[in-house]
Amino acid sequence: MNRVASVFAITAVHTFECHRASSNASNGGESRLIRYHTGTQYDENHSQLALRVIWFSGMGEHGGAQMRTQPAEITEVKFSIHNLVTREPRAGLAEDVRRGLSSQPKRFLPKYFYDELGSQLFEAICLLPEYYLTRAENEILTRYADDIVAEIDGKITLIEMGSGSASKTRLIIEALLRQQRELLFIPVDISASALDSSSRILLQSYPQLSIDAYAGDYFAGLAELEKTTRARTLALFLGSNISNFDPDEALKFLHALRQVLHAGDALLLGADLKKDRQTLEAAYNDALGVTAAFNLNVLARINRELGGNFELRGFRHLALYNEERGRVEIYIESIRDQSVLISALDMKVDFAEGEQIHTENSYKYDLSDIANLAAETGFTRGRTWLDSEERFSSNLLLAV
Ligand code: AVI
Repeated sequence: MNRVASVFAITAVHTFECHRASSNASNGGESRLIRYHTGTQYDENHSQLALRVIWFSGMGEHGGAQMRTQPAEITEVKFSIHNLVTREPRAGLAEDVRRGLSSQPKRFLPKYFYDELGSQLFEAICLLPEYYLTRAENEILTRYADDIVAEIDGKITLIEMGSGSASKTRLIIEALLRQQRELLFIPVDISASALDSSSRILLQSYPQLSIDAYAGDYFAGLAELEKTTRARTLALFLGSNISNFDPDEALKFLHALRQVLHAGDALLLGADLKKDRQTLEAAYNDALGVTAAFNLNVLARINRELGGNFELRGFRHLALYNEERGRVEIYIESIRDQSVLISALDMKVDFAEGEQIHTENSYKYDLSDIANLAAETGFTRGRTWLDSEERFSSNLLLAV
């Protein structure tokens, strides 16, 4: 086993233990940092190496947690995760579900799609023939990553908002490592476990990489990043994740991101483009029913986590392009009159036949929308790259 592989074989065990511990413990730790160190004086003794895993505390994805292993010696830090998740995730779900099902029309927040099953379903969506977005962005980054990074001067630090599995990020990382000898990568993602596994895989692939990760929502991550200084920065916001923000949220998000950057830094923004209704509706209503499962999984999640009794076959998935508002609207529709009980909320919810729960919007852009968004948030739109079918755009927004 080579040195890096050995280090991460050990940290994988530790991470698992941390997560198991986190599901039973209560919150209260002051520190929220997981660090993995590689030792300069490395040997193959697992227990010695495990001592170099620093400490973990604060609120994990599954609830509170404290676990500390003090370092035997501090050497080169290759990987840190700052855990910014401060409240018990199930409490947030319960509050938001109560509010959403009490409002008129009923609605859910799209962030609740992404439990473990929902995240896997989203990965499957990205492989669907109808969901062209992922392939189109991959095509652009495969073809133009060198041109993109060449637009920015100096030694670059890479930030990524919502990095997930970081698969497209690899194309940018590789382009940067053709241009500079080492790279600091700062991913921000709500899922500590996704950050942990994707970071370990990246570190195994690229020995020139160091990772300083933030587990938390975008705004918590940006607030932390604002307190730190760094070299010339390229930020990534890929996958058209901007699509799931309403226009005022998109402005707020880009504005917060701009506060973290300095003039001369840049943001690479992936944005899906406006196009014909048929293509858009097919992308969100695939023949295999994966997007339907992704959408209905929110009801299954309420059954699992809040003791609901939604009968999934009593509801159907809908995806409609609202051309006037430039967005695909996703709904769950009740196919009959029915009532649902949610025991953790002590709540009974009535649905009329045809009544809808609005679960997501996916906004589509044209290049002038992107230029306007940039201008309103302290950027200018620099170069834009399109895929060969001109369905998707990668836009370099320059901080001014
Ligand atoms: C994550 N986001 C960019 C996806 C989109 O295309 O709006 C979420 C999605 N919802 C259904 N399919 C994909």
